Amino acid sequence: MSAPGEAGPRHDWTRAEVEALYALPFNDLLHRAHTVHRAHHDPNAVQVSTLLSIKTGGCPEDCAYCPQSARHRGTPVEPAPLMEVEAVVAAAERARAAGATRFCMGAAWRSPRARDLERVCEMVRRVKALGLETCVTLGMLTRAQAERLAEAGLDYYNHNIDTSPDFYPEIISTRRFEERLETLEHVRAAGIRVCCGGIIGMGESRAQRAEMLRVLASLPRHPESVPINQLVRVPGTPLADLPPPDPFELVRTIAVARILMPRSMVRLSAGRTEMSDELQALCFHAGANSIFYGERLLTTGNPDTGHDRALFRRLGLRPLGAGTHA
Ligand code: SAM
Ligand code: DTB
Ligand code: SF4
Repeated sequence: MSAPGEAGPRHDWTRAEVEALYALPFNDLLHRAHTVHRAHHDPNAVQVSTLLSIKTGGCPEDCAYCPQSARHRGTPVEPAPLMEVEAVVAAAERARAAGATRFCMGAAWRSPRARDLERVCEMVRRVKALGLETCVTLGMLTRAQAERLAEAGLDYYNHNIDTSPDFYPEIISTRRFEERLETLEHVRAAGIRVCCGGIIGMGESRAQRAEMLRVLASLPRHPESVPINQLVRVPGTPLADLPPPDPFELVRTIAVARILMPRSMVRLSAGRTEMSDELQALCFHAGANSIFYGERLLTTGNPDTGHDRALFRRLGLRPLGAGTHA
């Protein structure tokens, strides 16, 4: 919320304005984004979250990027049912010991069933009791399901819009873009903080990347956390053979996200194993201030923790609120 007299962040960016930001000379865009970043955040602090896949594969949805869809045969994913609570708590304890401050639990569901949701609520209570922030991503929720998670003390719900509304049907046919927005409304109404972003490198145009960010910045409240994923090209998925995006386009996307959503945490999410240290450093300069930490994302790899700790040391970065682990 804004202090009295202080203007809050804008929610009315136009397409033309966002596209004009993207089109700025690289140095001008970076300067502007970094200036916004410094005005709202400690530029040397990076929030670290650790992911765990609590239910893996066999998903009925057809998201073209996702190795967990049951529609894509031959992805290297071994399906696994919903984990037991104790095993999740043990993984969260390890993540805390390694320096994570938030533990994010992901399930390959279209939406959770009642009995499964109760087990996830128990996971949330137990992980929170360890002193970690909690986040879950379970697919579409009703208002009542969001309320159950809020009662369990859930801090964040991750639900990505993934891409622009006009490109969405080319990537996912089993649900509508509007359904994503409805779940986000239910999460907000239940008082849970929102983690919502998208993916670049799926064959979308720059205008479509700009539109994805404009939609995020037009939500009634900006998501507290905005994950920017670079597509992980997993064999067996329909997008496996796409070329990687231009690295500078990733930096521009981070920078534009930072300018549009000045107070949000912008997470440099999936795809870091394919990024050089120098590219990641540029992303931190452009306004990224959160990462996934730990050697797995959900089903694919992430940089090893020793490498990330060394990168933080070399760049003089500190994990936010996590003491002196890096
Ligand atoms: N099933 C739930 C849903 O779709 O909302 C939650 C889990 S789903 C795996 C969470 C997010 O992971 C997706 O929205 C997408 O943004 C991201 N994701 C999945 N596969 C990816 C990939 N290959 N590369 C980059 N991001 C990916
Ligand atoms: C998000 O935006 N990215 C994370 C998390 N939210 C759930 C997931 C990335 C998944 C990458 C592919 C995989 O590991 O399966
Ligand atoms: Fe299922 Fe989520 Fe993967 Fe889509 S992104 S196939 S909904 S796990």
